[in-house]
Amino acid sequence: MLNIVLYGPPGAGKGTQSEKLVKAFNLVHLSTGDLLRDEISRATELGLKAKALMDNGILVPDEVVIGMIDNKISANPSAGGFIFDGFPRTIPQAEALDALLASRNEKVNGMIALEVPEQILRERLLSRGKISGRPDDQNPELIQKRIEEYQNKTAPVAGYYRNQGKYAGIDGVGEIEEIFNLISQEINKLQA
Ligand code: B4P
Repeated sequence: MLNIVLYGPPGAGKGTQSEKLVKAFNLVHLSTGDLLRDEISRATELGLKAKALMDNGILVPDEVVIGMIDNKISANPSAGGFIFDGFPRTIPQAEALDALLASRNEKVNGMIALEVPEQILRERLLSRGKISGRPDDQNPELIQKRIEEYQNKTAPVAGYYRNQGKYAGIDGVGEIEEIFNLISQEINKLQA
């Protein structure tokens, strides 16, 4: 089994690259952002609570996203592996993912981090907001809040995997195809 954490700040290209990677490597895509937006669109109790936080650029509580990931891993018993997109976003989430995989005799093989300067993140998110209608992509102050949440709570997750020798940084600025090729090379190394 091949388990990859695709990591980066909001707008780094995680969702964009995940779509291509799942096809190329036959992996199951688990995006906590997509799972939360699905709950919101179905107006579930969880979705209503998550919406209030996401619309303010704040991370959803760890236990909520950990429970969602646990359910999705269990729902895919024959998966050849997973791409975790936007998860883990905090150290407790990273520890919980290790425990969830260990209980199935599996592990995270590697973290691939998309490195993108803040100004480019802001431009990408605002331009997606014009097309997607996502409320969290339309307001510069909200985008700034998401970047701050990333710096305060998510940036330490890189150190967690670096300490385990599992971190690979990729330049996330450039053509989508070029970046895909760089990520694919890293995944091929993990499979070798
Ligand atoms: P996510 O859905 O994970 O959203 P994201 O970080 O904004 O997007 P992503 O990084 O996938 O977007 P992409 O770059 O592909 O999270 C949304 C919210 O959900 C969070 O703020 C939080 O509240 C909550 N949440 C999610 N997971 C959570 C967790 N684990 N714990 C707690 N809360 C959680 O795309 C961005 C744009 O850039 C697109 O328009 C794309 O076309 C463009 N783009 C991508 N690559 C490009 C390139 N190379 N060149 C030019 N443009 C590019």
